[in-house]
Amino acid sequence: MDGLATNLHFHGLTVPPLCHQDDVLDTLIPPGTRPFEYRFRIPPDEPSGTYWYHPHVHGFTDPQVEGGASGALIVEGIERANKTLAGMPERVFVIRDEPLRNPDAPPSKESGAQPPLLRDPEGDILNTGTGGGKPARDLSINFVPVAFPEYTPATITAKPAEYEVWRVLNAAAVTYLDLQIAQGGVPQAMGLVSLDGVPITKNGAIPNRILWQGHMLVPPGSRIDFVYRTPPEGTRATLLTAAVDTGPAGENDPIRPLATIISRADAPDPPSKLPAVSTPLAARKLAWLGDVKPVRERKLYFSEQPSNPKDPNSPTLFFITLEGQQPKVYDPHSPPDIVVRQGDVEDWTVENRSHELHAFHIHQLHFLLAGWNGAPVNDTFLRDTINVPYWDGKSPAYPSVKLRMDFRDPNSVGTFVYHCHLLEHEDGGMMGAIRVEPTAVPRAK
Ligand SMILES: [Cu+2]
Repeated sequence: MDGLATNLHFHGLTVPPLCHQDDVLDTLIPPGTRPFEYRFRIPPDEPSGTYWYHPHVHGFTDPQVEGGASGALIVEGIERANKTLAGMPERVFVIRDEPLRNPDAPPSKESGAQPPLLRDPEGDILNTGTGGGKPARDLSINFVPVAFPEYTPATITAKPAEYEVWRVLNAAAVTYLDLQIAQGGVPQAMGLVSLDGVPITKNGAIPNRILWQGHMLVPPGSRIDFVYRTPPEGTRATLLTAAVDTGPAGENDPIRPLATIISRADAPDPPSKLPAVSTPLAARKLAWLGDVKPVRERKLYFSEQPSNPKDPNSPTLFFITLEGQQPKVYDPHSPPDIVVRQGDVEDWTVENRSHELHAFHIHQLHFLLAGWNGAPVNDTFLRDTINVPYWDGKSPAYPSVKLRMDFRDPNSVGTFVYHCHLLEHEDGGMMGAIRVEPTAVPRAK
């Protein structure tokens, strides 16, 4: 592996894990070589929403993505899943993180007393637990930096009191977002219509559904498409991220603004508008994932360990382990950790045995949250990335999510990866490989 070589992963798309399509295991494009062509078909039934692409070279994903190598990919048709959106203007926001531009700057005067600044073995600023303090990374929104310590926000000008569809991608390498739009200190309603690229309509069974929220946690890698009504004429609002408690070993993600929303009657129209006519989508052929009985259960867990057991400050080893196997950092030369069969649905419980948040992501497919800390959940939407809460070091049970994993789509046949989407953790070994066997191959005993 070489930090100058690169490749692309198309996050969320149900595209085969094959070279020139969505393969990150064998595809490596060295610098100075001829252009490499990706050519694949977006499946006709790919749900409409926000997807994205970014490099995925093991060991170098974090620096490449923090360097800005990411982009949003919109699968059109959200107004067909929700007819109330027809004709609305739409905006796309890509939020990235990067090393601090002013790492030695003192905090701004308004921010008050500062908590002590501690660092983890990787040199990142640790969660202060106060919601304030110096962030571990700066953020940018559509490449406009909103840098510590002044956090000068970007500007969005909008026509007053208009419903718009906002699509936000958290392309940050390690930074969690808890997005909120505040006006005069009051959180404004954000109407979720699509999560991780999939409309929240339960395959069309609950059409035109909008889930109104006051804020939304968006882990690294995740996307939200939501309806928002712009402020009345002459007023303004702030798109911000609230602080996220990433755990005692997590990075510091303090509260900070991202953009000021200014309402003006003469504001230019956003460059894109959803079609004014909505023709309803055909229902998907596959049964709703929540109604399918899983054929197998597995347990996986996130854990961490100092590379030198005698030195807690030595670099951290990051693991995601199938219970029963030995924790190890990801090795591209090892056989797949998990083998499943196309057509199957499995339930995976993913535990967090570490003292910081992790975001579970798997390529090629979406899953359903079926349980949270042991309690059943009846979610009506799918995801491809999910936050797993940190362990406090005391509770008898580790925090966990139970995920219904969908291997029914023939496009998922092949070998691909699952990992933590905090890219520093992924590069540090928190990744495993899975092979989906074609249905023709007899089921493993
Ligand atoms: Cu992680």
